[in-house]
Amino acid sequence: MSFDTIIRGGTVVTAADTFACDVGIRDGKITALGHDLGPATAIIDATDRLVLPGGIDSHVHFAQPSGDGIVMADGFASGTRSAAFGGNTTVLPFCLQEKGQTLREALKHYHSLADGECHVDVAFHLIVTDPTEHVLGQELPALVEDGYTSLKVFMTYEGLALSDRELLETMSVARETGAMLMVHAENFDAIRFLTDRLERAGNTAPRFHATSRPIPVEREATHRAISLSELVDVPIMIVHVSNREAMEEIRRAQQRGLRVMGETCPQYLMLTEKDLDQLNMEGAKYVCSPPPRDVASQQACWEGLQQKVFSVFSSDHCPFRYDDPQGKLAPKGRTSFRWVPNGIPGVATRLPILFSEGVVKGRIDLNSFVAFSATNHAKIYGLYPRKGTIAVGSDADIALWDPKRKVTVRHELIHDGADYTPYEGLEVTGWPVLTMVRGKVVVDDGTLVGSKEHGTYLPRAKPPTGATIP
Ligand code: DUC
Ligand code: ZN
Ligand code: ZN
Repeated sequence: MSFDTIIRGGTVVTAADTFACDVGIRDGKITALGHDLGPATAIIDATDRLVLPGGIDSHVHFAQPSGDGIVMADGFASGTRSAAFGGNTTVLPFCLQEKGQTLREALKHYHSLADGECHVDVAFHLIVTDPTEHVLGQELPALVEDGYTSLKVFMTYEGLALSDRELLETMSVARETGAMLMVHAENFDAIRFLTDRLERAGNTAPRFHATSRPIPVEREATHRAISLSELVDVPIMIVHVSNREAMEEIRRAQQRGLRVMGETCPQYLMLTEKDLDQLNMEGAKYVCSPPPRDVASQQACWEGLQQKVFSVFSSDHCPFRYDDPQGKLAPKGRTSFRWVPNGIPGVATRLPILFSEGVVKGRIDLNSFVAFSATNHAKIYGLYPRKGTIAVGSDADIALWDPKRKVTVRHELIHDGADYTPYEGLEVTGWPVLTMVRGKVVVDDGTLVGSKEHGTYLPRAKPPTGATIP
């Protein structure tokens, strides 16, 4: 057998195994694992490198309508480019239904933004904001069959939040259709109450964003989301968990046998609310929701990973430019933290941060790193085994990793549409040196070599029902 490419001399790592092995690739697929594989058109030398499944980031936001004159810093071209620089080969952004819009209309527009603009492969989650009878009874079931097999619901934000009744109705459809339901768990009324009170007292600086959404706001909503899902008997994923109390709500649910999964993100391991407390408006760079907490919360999120309460580690890349009236420095006259768009960039730094802070510092092992950064995303969101592993028959989606390379994070390494990284100056050990998507090299040692026509849209299977949650 001959190959298009052989990756030779590296150490292959999957969620289950670590072994020295060459990887033979033909027509975009892995077709052989072994030694002395024979001739190939191209040989990639992987000596002293780890050969990892390309990262799958199941929580990113590109080109999402943000209202109030705010524009997201990344569309598909720059967002997927940044993803590729960070060792990712598949990303899952959200197609947001605006109020009054059908899901099909939202999807038609979102596909038009993605077509021909993707450096890596993409699949879409839906965000349901208007769960009408038509949406729940007709559209959603048909769309799940068409491969849009996951949706996100919000418990907060004007125009996005669903009532408990609407959450239950939407959860019922997720149960009937087998779709995976992701929940943003924060208590809307509590945030509105605290925000109004802070503003009345003149407390409007970015740091008060964190004060307006303290841990009980997230803990209560997490508990409520779990309780509602229990009533309906549907699996859920609590996304962007930031602290111990929310993590322990999830753990308790899992111990009771409920199919509740959790996700945490780099900002909850690396940032604290002190980052929001900076001169002038600089703290706005770190405004995201839920907000970063404190060192004890960071430790709790590590525990959540170590004890597998969390199944996935995602970036929640939600980029806004800082020095821009369409970004963090919100339009003139809007001086309160209330107007600062919620979200920070991170699709390119997710894997280096988890590797350096997790694997190199001995908090998690290499196989768990692969599970949290790729395999579990593929399993939970219906892409496995085509994506998320290194096996014969899987797509040749690979991140070649230099485990010893020391890098100081700088925004110029990120290649996104934002104008800053929250991790500027962070020293990491371990860096992706080559990213390959379906057999084609996309980024080679810090240089973009792929085109934005290469990435493809992926319809997905339903997540396996009743299966053990990874
Ligand atoms: N939720 C997200 O998932 N991302 C950014 C902002 C938010 O509230
Ligand atoms: Zn959210
Ligand atoms: Zn998000």
